[in-house]
Amino acid sequence: MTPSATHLVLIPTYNTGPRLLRTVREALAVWSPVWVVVDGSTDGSDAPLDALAAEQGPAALRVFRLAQNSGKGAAVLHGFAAALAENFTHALVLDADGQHPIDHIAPFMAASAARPEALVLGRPVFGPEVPLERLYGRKLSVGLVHLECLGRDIADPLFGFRVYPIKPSHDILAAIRSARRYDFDPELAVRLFWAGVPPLNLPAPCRYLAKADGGVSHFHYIRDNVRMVWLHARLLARLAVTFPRVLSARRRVRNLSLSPSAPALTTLQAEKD
Ligand SMILES: Nc1nc2c(ncn2[C@@H]2O[C@H](COP(=O)(O)OP(=O)(O)O)[C@@H](O)[C@H]2O)c(=O)[nH]1
Ligand SMILES: [Mg+2]
Repeated sequence: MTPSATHLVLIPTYNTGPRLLRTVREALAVWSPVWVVVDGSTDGSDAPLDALAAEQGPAALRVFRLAQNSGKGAAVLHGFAAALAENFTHALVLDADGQHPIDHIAPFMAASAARPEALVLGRPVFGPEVPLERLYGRKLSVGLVHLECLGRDIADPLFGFRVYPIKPSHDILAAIRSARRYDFDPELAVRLFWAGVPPLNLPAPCRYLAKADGGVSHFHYIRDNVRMVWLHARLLARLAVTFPRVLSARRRVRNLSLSPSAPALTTLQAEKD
């Protein structure tokens, strides 16, 4: 496969277990290049990636390692900075743990190529195995983000399967100290919207894997929900002082009217209906 010079797949990982190698292999089968940021993992899950990287070559697979666990947002920022230095323009961030749909990578990349100004956002389509507390918990986040963006433009602020325009995403993340852990996905989506980057919401299945199938989550209910409460308190406070700017960003975003028109998008829409 000829590696893309503009769009890469970026996989942040922390102690993902055997699922990591499988996810990287599956991603490589449909896209090149794939970059992995190993974020202070201590479970040895990244060790087999070195042999795979040697076999694939640096144009297809690159592995970055951070000495200490710093969080998904910090790992993605590291990847964004490295990607900018090599003139990549867009990165599809993919969970390492097998929850995201590999077969949607190519159509999401096509959607991003057709609308390079957009943040292409996965709108999760859950299977029957989704834990109910996750399903109801996210409704509150969705409602708060709709308030923060003065509308329903962002369909789901928590699902991490997205194609980011790298430059604005990097600059926003580099300028703040938050959005480093599970606050990363909602905070960056909202701040990109506030910066006038239009969201393009496309359906994508999200799986919940059983532990026996290698499913792993580091989400801690109390610690990470407290982080979310703090995130929304900060965003709402900021909205209060930047209200006119958010209103004008919303106007700009809506004027760009991102109706799905590219062929790849039509396919995805059809899937939903
Ligand atoms: N680099 C890095 N990535 C992380 C970290 N925590 C989570 N991730 C990434 O974020 C994805 C989602 O996290 P996960 O723990 O599965 O959360 P859940 O899917 O909401 O239960 C993982 O698959 C990793 O790709 C972290 O501390 N560092
Ligand atoms: Mg997960």
